[in-house]
Amino acid sequence: MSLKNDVLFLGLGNCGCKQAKVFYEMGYKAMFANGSEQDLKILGDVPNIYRLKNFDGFGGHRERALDCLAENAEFVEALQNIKEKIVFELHSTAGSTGSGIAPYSEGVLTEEKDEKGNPKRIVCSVPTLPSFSEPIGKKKSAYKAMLDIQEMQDVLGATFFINNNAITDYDSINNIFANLLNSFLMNDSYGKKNNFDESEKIEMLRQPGAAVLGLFGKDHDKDFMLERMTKNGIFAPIENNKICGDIAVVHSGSDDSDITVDNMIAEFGKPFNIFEGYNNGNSTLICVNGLEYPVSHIKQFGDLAQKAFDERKRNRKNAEKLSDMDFMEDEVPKTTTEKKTSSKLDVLRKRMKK
Ligand SMILES: Nc1nc2c(ncn2[C@@H]2O[C@H](COP(=O)(O)OP(=O)(O)OP(=O)(O)O)[C@@H](O)[C@H]2O)c(=O)[nH]1
Ligand SMILES: [Mg+2]
Repeated sequence: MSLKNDVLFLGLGNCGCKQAKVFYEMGYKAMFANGSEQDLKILGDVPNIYRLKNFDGFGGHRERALDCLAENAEFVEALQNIKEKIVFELHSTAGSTGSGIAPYSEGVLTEEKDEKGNPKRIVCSVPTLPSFSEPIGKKKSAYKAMLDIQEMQDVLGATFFINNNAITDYDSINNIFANLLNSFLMNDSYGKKNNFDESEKIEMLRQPGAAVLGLFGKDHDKDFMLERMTKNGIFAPIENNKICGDIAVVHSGSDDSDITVDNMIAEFGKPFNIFEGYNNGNSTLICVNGLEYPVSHIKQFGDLAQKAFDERKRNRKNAEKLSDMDFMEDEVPKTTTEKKTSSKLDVLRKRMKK
Protein backbone atom coordinates (compact mmCIF):
# COMPACT_ATOMS: atom_id res chain seq x y z
CA MET A 1 0.00 0.00 0.00
CA SER A 2 1.26 3.47 -0.74
CA LEU A 3 0.67 6.58 1.30
CA LYS A 4 -0.18 8.73 -1.69
CA ASN A 5 -3.74 9.52 -0.59
CA ASP A 6 -2.78 10.35 2.98
CA VAL A 7 -0.33 13.12 2.26
CA LEU A 8 -0.52 16.74 1.19
CA PHE A 9 2.36 18.98 0.11
CA LEU A 10 2.16 22.54 1.37
CA GLY A 11 4.43 24.94 -0.50
CA LEU A 12 5.19 28.25 1.24
CA GLY A 13 6.98 31.08 -0.55
CA ASN A 14 8.73 30.77 -3.88
CA CYS A 15 11.05 27.84 -3.18
CA GLY A 16 8.41 25.86 -1.28
CA CYS A 17 5.80 26.36 -4.00
CA LYS A 18 8.18 25.22 -6.74
CA GLN A 19 9.08 22.13 -4.72
CA ALA A 20 5.41 21.36 -3.98
CA LYS A 21 4.60 21.71 -7.67
CA VAL A 22 6.93 18.80 -8.49
CA PHE A 23 4.91 16.59 -6.15
CA TYR A 24 1.63 17.90 -7.58
CA GLU A 25 2.84 16.88 -11.03
CA MET A 26 3.55 13.40 -9.66
CA GLY A 27 -0.12 13.11 -8.68
CA TYR A 28 0.02 14.23 -5.05
CA LYS A 29 -2.35 16.68 -3.41
CA ALA A 30 -0.78 20.09 -2.92
CA MET A 31 -1.48 23.58 -1.63
CA PHE A 32 0.50 26.71 -2.45
CA ALA A 33 0.81 30.02 -0.60
CA ASN A 34 2.70 33.15 -1.56
CA GLY A 35 2.05 36.85 -1.83
CA SER A 36 4.38 37.65 -4.69
CA GLU A 37 2.57 37.68 -8.01
CA GLN A 38 5.93 37.41 -9.74
CA ASP A 39 6.75 34.19 -7.85
CA LEU A 40 3.27 32.81 -8.41
CA LYS A 41 3.57 33.14 -12.17
CA ILE A 42 6.10 30.30 -12.15
CA LEU A 43 3.43 27.94 -10.86
CA GLY A 44 1.21 28.22 -13.91
CA ASP A 45 -2.32 26.98 -13.41
CA VAL A 46 -1.96 24.59 -10.49
CA PRO A 47 -5.00 24.46 -8.17
CA ASN A 48 -5.14 25.47 -4.47
CA ILE A 49 -3.08 28.62 -4.72
CA TYR A 50 -3.53 30.99 -1.79
CA ARG A 51 -2.56 34.49 -2.84
CA LEU A 52 -1.57 36.26 0.35
CA LYS A 53 -3.17 39.61 -0.22
CA ASN A 54 -1.38 42.86 0.65
CA PHE A 55 1.96 41.06 0.97
CA ASP A 56 3.78 41.00 -2.32
CA GLY A 57 6.79 39.20 -0.81
CA PHE A 58 8.16 40.05 2.64
CA GLY A 59 11.32 41.71 1.30
CA GLY A 60 13.55 39.89 3.78
CA HIS A 61 11.32 40.69 6.78
CA ARG A 62 10.29 37.32 8.15
CA GLU A 63 8.42 39.02 11.01
CA ARG A 64 5.79 40.26 8.52
CA ALA A 65 4.32 36.75 8.60
CA LEU A 66 2.22 37.53 11.63
CA ASP A 67 0.44 40.52 10.06
CA CYS A 68 0.16 38.67 6.78
CA LEU A 69 -1.61 35.68 8.32
CA ALA A 70 -3.85 37.92 10.39
CA GLU A 71 -4.96 39.63 7.19
CA ASN A 72 -5.34 36.35 5.30
CA ALA A 73 -7.66 34.44 7.59
CA GLU A 74 -9.00 32.27 4.75
CA PHE A 75 -5.55 30.74 4.33
CA VAL A 76 -5.32 29.95 8.07
CA GLU A 77 -8.78 28.40 7.83
CA ALA A 78 -7.70 26.34 4.84
CA LEU A 79 -4.77 25.01 6.89
CA GLN A 80 -7.14 23.99 9.69
CA ASN A 81 -9.36 22.18 7.21
CA ILE A 82 -6.65 20.02 5.65
CA LYS A 83 -7.99 16.47 5.72
CA GLU A 84 -4.80 14.54 5.00
CA LYS A 85 -3.08 13.01 8.02
CA ILE A 86 0.45 13.77 6.83
CA VAL A 87 1.49 17.24 5.67
CA PHE A 88 4.89 17.99 4.16
CA GLU A 89 5.56 21.68 4.56
CA LEU A 90 8.17 22.97 2.13
CA HIS A 91 9.92 26.35 2.31
CA SER A 92 13.29 28.02 1.96
CA THR A 93 15.12 29.35 5.00
CA ALA A 94 17.03 32.09 3.17
CA GLY A 95 13.86 33.87 2.00
CA SER A 96 11.26 35.54 4.16
CA THR A 97 7.70 34.64 3.11
CA GLY A 98 8.01 30.85 3.34
CA SER A 99 10.27 30.71 6.35
CA GLY A 100 8.32 33.44 8.16
CA ILE A 101 4.95 31.74 7.72
CA ALA A 102 6.23 28.21 8.40
CA PRO A 103 6.29 28.24 12.23
CA TYR A 104 2.77 29.73 12.45
CA SER A 105 1.40 27.29 9.94
CA GLU A 106 3.03 24.45 11.90
CA GLY A 107 1.28 25.77 15.01
CA VAL A 108 -2.08 25.69 13.24
CA LEU A 109 -1.52 22.27 11.65
CA THR A 110 -0.48 20.63 14.92
CA GLU A 111 -3.11 22.27 17.11
CA GLU A 112 -5.43 19.28 17.22
CA LYS A 113 -4.09 16.69 19.65
CA ASP A 114 -4.86 13.02 20.31
CA GLU A 115 -5.66 11.57 23.74
CA LYS A 116 -1.94 11.38 24.56
CA GLY A 117 -1.48 15.05 23.76
CA ASN A 118 0.43 14.43 20.52
CA PRO A 119 -0.53 16.30 17.34
CA LYS A 120 -3.12 14.36 15.35
CA ARG A 121 -1.58 15.38 12.06
CA ILE A 122 1.97 14.44 11.20
CA VAL A 123 3.71 17.57 9.99
CA CYS A 124 7.02 16.93 8.28
CA SER A 125 9.02 20.04 7.59
CA VAL A 126 11.24 20.40 4.52
CA PRO A 127 13.41 23.49 5.05
CA THR A 128 15.85 24.32 2.26
CA LEU A 129 19.18 25.72 3.45
CA PRO A 130 21.05 28.21 1.25
CA SER A 131 24.42 27.43 -0.31
CA PHE A 132 27.51 28.99 1.23
CA SER A 133 27.93 31.16 -1.86
CA GLU A 134 24.65 33.02 -1.25
CA PRO A 135 24.74 36.59 0.16
CA ILE A 136 25.17 37.27 3.83
CA GLY A 137 21.56 38.44 4.24
CA LYS A 138 20.38 35.00 3.13
CA LYS A 139 22.68 33.32 5.66
CA LYS A 140 21.32 35.57 8.38
CA SER A 141 17.74 34.68 7.44
CA ALA A 142 18.61 30.99 7.38
CA TYR A 143 20.08 31.15 10.86
CA LYS A 144 16.99 32.94 12.20
CA ALA A 145 14.69 30.47 10.45
CA MET A 146 16.58 27.65 12.11
CA LEU A 147 15.87 29.13 15.55
CA ASP A 148 12.15 28.93 14.72
CA ILE A 149 12.47 25.36 13.47
CA GLN A 150 14.19 24.39 16.71
CA GLU A 151 11.40 26.04 18.68
CA MET A 152 8.82 23.91 16.84
CA GLN A 153 10.87 20.69 17.03
CA ASP A 154 8.57 18.97 19.55
CA VAL A 155 5.48 19.19 17.37
CA LEU A 156 7.18 18.42 14.06
CA GLY A 157 7.71 14.99 12.58
CA ALA A 158 10.67 13.99 10.42
CA THR A 159 12.42 17.06 9.05
CA PHE A 160 14.29 16.91 5.75
CA PHE A 161 16.95 19.64 5.57
CA ILE A 162 17.71 20.28 1.89
CA ASN A 163 21.24 21.50 1.24
CA ASN A 164 21.62 23.88 -1.71
CA ASN A 165 25.40 23.36 -1.63
CA ALA A 166 24.82 19.99 -3.27
CA ILE A 167 24.01 21.21 -6.80
CA THR A 168 23.69 24.71 -8.22
CA ASP A 169 20.63 23.86 -10.31
CA TYR A 170 17.54 24.22 -8.11
CA ASP A 171 15.30 22.19 -10.43
CA SER A 172 17.65 19.22 -10.12
CA ILE A 173 17.60 19.41 -6.32
CA ASN A 174 13.80 19.69 -6.32
CA ASN A 175 13.46 16.70 -8.64
CA ILE A 176 15.93 14.54 -6.74
CA PHE A 177 14.15 15.18 -3.45
CA ALA A 178 10.74 14.50 -4.98
CA ASN A 179 11.99 11.22 -6.45
CA LEU A 180 13.48 10.13 -3.15
CA LEU A 181 10.41 10.93 -1.09
CA ASN A 182 8.07 9.50 -3.70
CA SER A 183 10.05 6.23 -3.66
CA PHE A 184 9.75 6.14 0.12
CA LEU A 185 6.01 6.85 0.13
CA MET A 186 5.18 4.55 -2.78
CA ASN A 187 7.46 1.65 -2.02
CA ASP A 188 5.49 -1.57 -1.96
CA SER A 189 8.25 -4.11 -2.27
CA TYR A 190 7.51 -7.50 -0.87
CA GLY A 191 9.49 -10.59 -0.19
CA LYS A 192 9.55 -13.85 1.70
CA LYS A 193 11.70 -12.42 4.45
CA ASN A 194 10.10 -9.12 5.29
CA ASN A 195 8.40 -5.93 4.05
CA PHE A 196 8.71 -2.30 4.89
CA ASP A 197 5.04 -1.56 5.36
CA GLU A 198 2.80 1.47 5.56
CA SER A 199 2.51 1.64 9.35
CA GLU A 200 6.30 1.52 9.66
CA LYS A 201 6.63 4.38 7.23
CA ILE A 202 4.08 6.43 9.16
CA GLU A 203 5.99 5.80 12.39
CA MET A 204 9.19 6.95 10.73
CA LEU A 205 7.53 10.17 9.56
CA ARG A 206 5.96 10.82 12.96
CA GLN A 207 9.27 10.84 14.83
CA PRO A 208 10.88 14.25 15.37
CA GLY A 209 14.44 14.98 14.34
CA ALA A 210 16.25 15.23 11.04
CA ALA A 211 15.77 12.51 8.42
CA VAL A 212 17.64 11.52 5.28
CA LEU A 213 16.72 9.34 2.31
CA GLY A 214 18.74 7.46 -0.25
CA LEU A 215 17.92 5.58 -3.45
CA PHE A 216 20.84 3.89 -5.17
CA GLY A 217 21.27 1.80 -8.28
CA LYS A 218 23.17 -1.45 -8.22
CA ASP A 219 26.34 0.17 -9.50
CA HIS A 220 26.91 2.05 -6.24
CA ASP A 221 28.73 0.49 -3.30
CA LYS A 222 27.92 0.98 0.37
CA ASP A 223 30.58 3.65 0.94
CA PHE A 224 29.11 5.77 -1.83
CA MET A 225 25.59 5.32 -0.42
CA LEU A 226 26.60 6.28 3.10
CA GLU A 227 28.57 9.31 1.99
CA ARG A 228 25.71 10.55 -0.18
CA MET A 229 23.27 10.36 2.70
CA THR A 230 25.48 11.89 5.37
CA LYS A 231 27.94 14.29 3.73
CA ASN A 232 27.66 15.29 0.12
CA GLY A 233 24.13 14.62 -1.08
CA ILE A 234 21.06 16.87 -1.18
CA PHE A 235 20.55 16.67 2.60
CA ALA A 236 22.50 18.83 5.03
CA PRO A 237 25.51 16.95 6.45
CA ILE A 238 24.42 15.04 9.54
CA GLU A 239 25.86 15.64 12.99
CA ASN A 240 28.76 13.38 13.80
CA ASN A 241 27.37 12.01 17.07
CA LYS A 242 25.87 8.63 16.18
CA ILE A 243 22.40 9.57 17.38
CA CYS A 244 19.59 8.22 15.25
CA GLY A 245 16.01 7.00 15.56
CA ASP A 246 15.11 4.22 13.13
CA ILE A 247 16.84 2.78 10.11
CA ALA A 248 14.83 1.43 7.19
CA VAL A 249 16.34 -0.30 4.21
CA VAL A 250 14.68 -2.01 1.28
CA HIS A 251 17.38 -4.05 -0.42
CA SER A 252 17.56 -4.32 -4.17
CA GLY A 253 17.74 -8.10 -4.09
CA SER A 254 16.71 -10.90 -1.75
CA ASP A 255 19.69 -10.45 0.61
CA ASP A 256 21.78 -7.66 2.11
CA SER A 257 24.72 -7.85 -0.26
CA ASP A 258 24.06 -4.21 -1.29
CA ILE A 259 24.46 -2.81 2.24
CA THR A 260 24.12 -4.40 5.67
CA VAL A 261 22.43 -3.02 8.75
CA ASP A 262 25.84 -3.13 10.46
CA ASN A 263 27.28 -0.90 7.74
CA MET A 264 24.57 1.65 8.52
CA ILE A 265 24.94 1.37 12.29
CA ALA A 266 28.65 2.12 11.91
CA GLU A 267 27.73 5.40 10.20
CA PHE A 268 24.51 6.50 11.92
CA GLY A 269 24.72 4.84 15.36
CA LYS A 270 22.44 2.28 17.02
CA PRO A 271 18.83 2.74 15.95
CA PHE A 272 15.73 2.24 18.05
CA ASN A 273 14.11 0.13 15.34
CA ILE A 274 15.33 -1.49 12.15
CA PHE A 275 12.92 -2.03 9.25
CA GLU A 276 14.26 -4.23 6.50
CA GLY A 277 12.60 -5.16 3.23
CA TYR A 278 13.79 -6.95 0.08
CA ASN A 279 13.41 -7.22 -3.66
CA ASN A 280 13.27 -3.56 -4.60
CA GLY A 281 14.31 -4.34 -8.17
CA ASN A 282 17.28 -2.34 -9.33
CA SER A 283 17.64 -0.01 -6.38
CA THR A 284 18.30 0.14 -2.68
CA LEU A 285 16.03 2.45 -0.70
CA ILE A 286 17.21 3.78 2.65
CA CYS A 287 15.66 6.09 5.24
CA VAL A 288 17.17 7.13 8.56
CA ASN A 289 15.27 9.38 10.97
CA GLY A 290 15.57 10.73 14.50
CA LEU A 291 18.92 12.34 13.70
CA GLU A 292 19.91 15.54 15.45
CA TYR A 293 19.23 18.71 13.50
CA PRO A 294 22.31 19.61 11.42
CA VAL A 295 23.30 22.38 13.80
CA SER A 296 27.04 22.32 12.99
CA HIS A 297 26.24 22.99 9.36
CA ILE A 298 23.72 25.73 10.16
CA LYS A 299 25.94 27.33 12.78
CA GLN A 300 28.31 28.21 9.95
CA PHE A 301 25.63 30.55 8.53
CA GLY A 302 25.38 32.31 11.88
CA ASP A 303 29.17 32.57 12.20
CA LEU A 304 29.55 33.98 8.68
CA ALA A 305 26.72 36.49 9.25
CA GLN A 306 28.28 37.56 12.54
CA LYS A 307 31.68 37.98 10.90
CA ALA A 308 30.20 40.14 8.15
CA PHE A 309 28.26 42.16 10.71
CA ASP A 310 31.41 42.80 12.78
CA GLU A 311 33.31 43.78 9.67
CA ARG A 312 30.63 46.22 8.56
CA LYS A 313 30.45 47.67 12.05
CA ARG A 314 34.22 48.22 12.08
CA ASN A 315 34.05 49.90 8.69
CA ARG A 316 31.30 52.21 9.86
CA LYS A 317 33.07 53.34 12.99
CA ASN A 318 34.29 56.53 11.38
CA ALA A 319 30.86 57.52 10.21
CA GLU A 320 28.90 57.87 13.42
CA LYS A 321 25.95 59.42 11.60
CA LEU A 322 25.33 56.07 10.01
CA SER A 323 24.86 54.33 13.30
CA ASP A 324 21.09 54.23 12.76
CA MET A 325 21.79 51.58 10.11
CA ASP A 326 23.13 49.25 12.77
CA PHE A 327 22.34 45.52 12.79
CA MET A 328 19.64 45.76 15.45
CA GLU A 329 17.63 48.11 13.32
CA ASP A 330 16.31 45.36 11.14
CA GLU A 331 15.48 43.21 14.13
CA VAL A 332 11.81 42.73 14.78
CA PRO A 333 10.04 45.37 16.77
CA LYS A 334 7.62 44.54 19.55
CA THR A 335 6.20 41.25 18.24
CA THR A 336 9.48 39.34 18.69
CA THR A 337 9.35 39.61 22.44
CA GLU A 338 5.78 38.49 22.30
CA LYS A 339 6.75 35.52 20.12
CA LYS A 340 9.40 34.35 22.55
CA THR A 341 7.13 34.29 25.56
CA SER A 342 4.14 32.50 24.08
CA SER A 343 3.67 29.84 21.46
CA LYS A 344 3.49 30.80 17.81
CA LEU A 345 -0.15 29.73 17.68
CA ASP A 346 -1.13 31.87 20.71
CA VAL A 347 0.52 34.90 19.18
CA LEU A 348 -1.28 34.32 15.90
CA ARG A 349 -4.65 33.83 17.56
CA LYS A 350 -4.18 37.02 19.59
CA ARG A 351 -3.19 38.94 16.50
CA MET A 352 -6.16 37.62 14.52
CA LYS A 353 -8.63 38.76 17.19
CA LYS A 354 -7.46 42.37 16.97
N1 LIG B 1 16.41 23.90 -3.51
C1 LIG B 1 15.82 25.03 -3.95
N2 LIG B 1 16.12 26.19 -3.37
C2 LIG B 1 15.51 27.31 -3.82
C3 LIG B 1 14.61 27.30 -4.91
N3 LIG B 1 14.19 28.56 -5.12
C4 LIG B 1 14.79 29.32 -4.20
N4 LIG B 1 15.59 28.58 -3.39
C5 LIG B 1 16.28 29.01 -2.16
O1 LIG B 1 15.39 29.94 -1.55
C6 LIG B 1 16.02 31.17 -1.32
C7 LIG B 1 15.08 32.30 -1.62
O2 LIG B 1 13.89 32.11 -0.92
P1 LIG B 1 12.43 32.21 -1.59
O3 LIG B 1 11.74 30.90 -1.36
O4 LIG B 1 12.54 32.74 -2.96
O5 LIG B 1 11.81 33.30 -0.62
P2 LIG B 1 10.28 33.52 -0.27
O6 LIG B 1 9.84 32.52 0.73
O7 LIG B 1 9.48 33.61 -1.53
O8 LIG B 1 10.34 34.92 0.50
P3 LIG B 1 10.57 36.43 -0.05
O9 LIG B 1 11.81 36.87 0.66
O10 LIG B 1 9.34 37.17 0.41
O11 LIG B 1 10.69 36.36 -1.54
C8 LIG B 1 17.24 31.18 -2.22
O12 LIG B 1 18.23 31.97 -1.64
C9 LIG B 1 17.61 29.72 -2.32
O13 LIG B 1 18.42 29.38 -1.20
C10 LIG B 1 14.31 26.03 -5.51
O14 LIG B 1 13.51 25.91 -6.46
N5 LIG B 1 14.94 24.95 -4.97
MG1 LIG C 1 9.39 35.35 -2.79
